[in-house]
Parts: sequence; structure tokens; C-alpha cells
Amino acid sequence: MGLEKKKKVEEEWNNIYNSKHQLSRADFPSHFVFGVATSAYQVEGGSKDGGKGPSIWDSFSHTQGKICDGSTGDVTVDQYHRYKEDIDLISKLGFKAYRFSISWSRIFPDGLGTKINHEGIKYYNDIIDALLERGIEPCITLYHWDLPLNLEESCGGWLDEQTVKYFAIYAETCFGSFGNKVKRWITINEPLQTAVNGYCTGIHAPGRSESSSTEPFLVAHNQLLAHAEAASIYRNKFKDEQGGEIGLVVDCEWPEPLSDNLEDKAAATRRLDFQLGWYLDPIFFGDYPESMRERLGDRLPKFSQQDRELLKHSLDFIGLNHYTSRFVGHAANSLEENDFYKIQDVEIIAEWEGGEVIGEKAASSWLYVVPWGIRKVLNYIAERYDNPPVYITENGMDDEDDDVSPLHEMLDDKLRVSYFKAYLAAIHQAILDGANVRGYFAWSLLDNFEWNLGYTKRFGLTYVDFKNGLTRHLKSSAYWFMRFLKGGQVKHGKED
Ligand code: GBH
Repeated sequence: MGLEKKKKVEEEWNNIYNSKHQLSRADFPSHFVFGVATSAYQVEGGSKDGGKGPSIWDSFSHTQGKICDGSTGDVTVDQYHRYKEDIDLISKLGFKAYRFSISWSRIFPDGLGTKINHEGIKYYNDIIDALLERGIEPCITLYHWDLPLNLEESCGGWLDEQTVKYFAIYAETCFGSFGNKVKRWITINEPLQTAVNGYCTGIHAPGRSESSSTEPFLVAHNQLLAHAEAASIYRNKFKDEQGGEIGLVVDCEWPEPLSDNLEDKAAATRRLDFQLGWYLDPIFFGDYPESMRERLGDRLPKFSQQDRELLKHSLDFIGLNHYTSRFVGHAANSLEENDFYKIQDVEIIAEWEGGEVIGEKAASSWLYVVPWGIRKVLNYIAERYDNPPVYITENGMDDEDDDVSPLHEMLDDKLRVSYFKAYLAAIHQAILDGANVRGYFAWSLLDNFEWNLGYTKRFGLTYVDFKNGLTRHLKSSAYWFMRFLKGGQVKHGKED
């Protein structure tokens, strides 16, 4: 990306950011929800407690070589036993909502929807009650990647349509058991990541990559149908009485065109199609994006008329997980049918011309601090899908786990404080631009099990001392949120 453009982007951003340097809670509408997020496999632990059945992540993390530090989510931060302490923490920080996920195999240990585990129902009811007692709204994700292992082994998991049926039974059970107290439901978290990481690169469970030219598209298709089935059950049987909302969480990096050339601009749009359009176009327009059909032909499954009707407008809000942005340019690669990026004919680059990176680097290789990108994604969604309600369901950055630095240094997470300040300023700007943004959830409440990267990366507002009894310590970013949410104007971390 050329240096002139760099100057322009930075100038524009600095103007916005500096004028918003004193951003406060009051700049957001009073009904705008501020929450914090986690997911079951990443924080619960208690992997065999309370009658829970195994999930594909239990089996994957126990397979040698799959998790970079050889760890598992067997215990992780032990929220299964410490949820009260964690909910007190959420309350202390001043968040008014908690986005967490239900472990499907805690409700139906074998996934099949016949044998319900009442201890699992009780566990989530206890969490919900503890939240409501403290005035915190529960926001539940039904599926955050932890499929019951038996569904994988006996029916082929997301490759098979039967999983759609079992998901619908599970969803209906959750609406029936918790829906009188839960007003915000998310069916599936980031179906894109399950399709690509689970079935193409294989770095996530179930770790398949043998048929990467076809399986990701089938898996995405079945997840979409599962979402639509669950949403339709909610709307037909529960919504009137319970009065809640249901949505789908998609993830999207902002692809900034590498140059003003038409080819690069088209490549960036294609990348949006392959991230967002893949899931949102069927819901808003009834079919996959044209650019996907062109490149994938029959590898992209087709929707029946009945599917289309089920999918159409099957959400009350979009959940957006957004962390970072990169440049995207055209690269003719289409002969490499098995590579998800090469199918798209794109190249993804993190540097401006001359080698400077697009934003400060977090710990994960893919994560750069690029606050202006979130404004662009929000405006893109508003424009393409007629300004639907959007909740930012995840946003955050990670630090490297570090054995050497003293605790007080690990707790003073200055870059994370500036990340949150800047991203919130950009979200505020998107709202001024007209985007229908309704809420924001920070990722994550605590350091936790970061999937294939194990405990080597720390995304928490709260530091977890994994070597000393899983003690929780607030980082500067937690203090920052505490001040911000109480309505004060906050410039830096806890000091001012
Ligand atoms: C979210 O995914 C997840 O919902 C959440 O569970 C997770 O903890 C959080 O992000 C932080 O990662 O460069 O090949 O290693 C965000 C989407 C998916 C983006 C994995 C980065 C890494 C691909 N992420 N991807 S690779």
C-alpha cells in the first residue's frame, strides 16, 4: 500500500481519534450494551464433571501435536467451579452483559437429543440466576465450536445434515429451559472458522484437511441451515412469549484494498464475500455471493426453495467478531483448488509499502492494532445489508505468555488499554456515520485456552496465574473499563 495513502489514512484517523480522546460512556446511547465475553471450552474446565459428555475439542486437544504447548481445556480457568467469583468480577468491572456459551455435551452428553443431563441444565440456570441477581444480562451462544464427540464419530458432525436436526433439538431444549430468563441468543459462533480451520487448514477440531476443496463448503452450508432451523424454532415457539432476540455471529477482518487499482479493489471485495457474504448473503438475499459461485461452481452446495425461505431474514441482529485488518491485493492463484485463500485469488499483506506494518503487532501472528478497520467493516455491513442491528460480540487483543516478567509488568497492559480506547472511538465514529450498532462485548473476561495456541496467548482483561491456583488479577485494561463504564472520562489506565 502506497505511502500517500498511508498519510491520508493516518491523518483522517488522527483527526477522529484526537477529537474523541476524551471518549466517555455518555458518548454512547444509554441503551447501548457493554458486555464481556468468553466461551465454554475456553473457560469452563470441569470437562468430565456434572455428567458432561466429551466434545470434539476434548478429543482434539488430547491428540498429540494439535495444541502448541501440549495443553488442554480439561481445567483451564475452572469457571465451572468458580463462576460466582467470575460473575462478581464482571459486576465489579461494571459490565452489564456477559456473553458465554453453553457446552452442548453438558446438556446432551451424546449429542443425540434423547438423554438430557439435568445437572447441565442446573449449572447454566445457576449461572443465569447469579448474573441476573447482579443486574447482568446473560447473552448465550449455543455453539462455540465444541460439538459433542459422538455426533462427529457416529454421524460425521457438520458434514452431515443429521447434525442440523440434532442442533435444532438442542436449541429448542435451551430456549425451553432458559428462555424465560435469557433475552439474547446467538446460534453459532464464527461458522467461517469451523469451516476453514476445522476442515481446510485442520488447525482446529475436528482437524480435517484431506478434502479441503469441498468439505468447508458443505460444513458452512449445514451450519447455516442449523442456524436457520434454530432461529425458526425460536420465532415460532418462544419469541412471542419470551420476547428475546436471536442472531448469528460472523467474523470479519477488514480487507483494505492494496492499491486503488480496480483489480485490487475487486480482490478486497471478494475477500469480504468469502468472509461475510458466505454467511450473510444467504440470510439477506437467499443465496451465496456470485463471486463464490463463479470460483467454486458445484463445490458450493445449493439451497432448495424451502431452505431459502427458512434462511431469509432468520436473524434479529448480526453479531460481529472483529479484531484486526490487513491489506488485500489481487493474486491469480486459481489453480490451487485446495487452498482457501488461493481459491479467492487474493493475497493478504500486513505491511505498507516500505515495510512498516499496518498497525502495532499483538501476540498472535494475525493480529495488528488497526482501529480504523472496525469503522469500515461496520459501515460496509450497514450499506450492504440495509443497516441491520449489529452487536460487536468480540473485540480485543493478546499478549504473549511470559515466564520471565514480574507480575506487575504483565498486569500493566498499556497496549491493550490503547487498543480498547481506539477501537471504541472508531465504533463511536461508525455510529455517527449512521451504523446501527447496539452493543459491544470485550474479548475476554479472563486469559483462557486459546485453542490450538493453548495458554501461550493471553486475551484477558484479567490475568490468570496458571501456576498459582488460577488466581485472578485485574490488568490495567480492566481498571480502564471500570472507570469508563462508571461514566468517567478516562485517558490512560488506572493511574488517572
Ligand atoms: C475468535 O476468533 C474466537 O471466537 C475466540 O474463541 C478466540 O479466542 C478469539 O477469536 C481470539 O483468537 O493465522 O491460521 O492461525 C477470531 C477469528 C480465528 C482469527 C483463527 C485468527 C487464526 C488463523 N480467529 N485465526 S491462523
